Amino acid sequence: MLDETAEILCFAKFVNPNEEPEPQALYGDVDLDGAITITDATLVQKLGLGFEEPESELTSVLADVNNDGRVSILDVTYIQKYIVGGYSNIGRTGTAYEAV
Ligand SMILES: [Ca+2]
Ligand SMILES: [Ca+2]
Repeated sequence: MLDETAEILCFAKFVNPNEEPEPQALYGDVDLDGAITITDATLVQKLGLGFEEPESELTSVLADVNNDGRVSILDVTYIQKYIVGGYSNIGRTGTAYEAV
């Protein structure tokens, strides 16, 4: 009887049509490849210096890892330190879809 209930609950979880797919955007992952790498640091640097325009509002949000409202060299530093392991997190963590 207990096993039967568990099976039904499990099944209900998998067929729930209202469940949204998990958002994949990470702060610092401005090229949206799912990982925070030197490519992201370089892109944030270009954005901060105005050499490149953000692809979307999401790009700007993801690039502002220290959450000060602008994309600058500070964000690049956060990303670089994250990559080399000097920081335990990227500044802001988690997904950014709620913010845009
Ligand atoms: Ca990336
Ligand atoms: Ca910033």
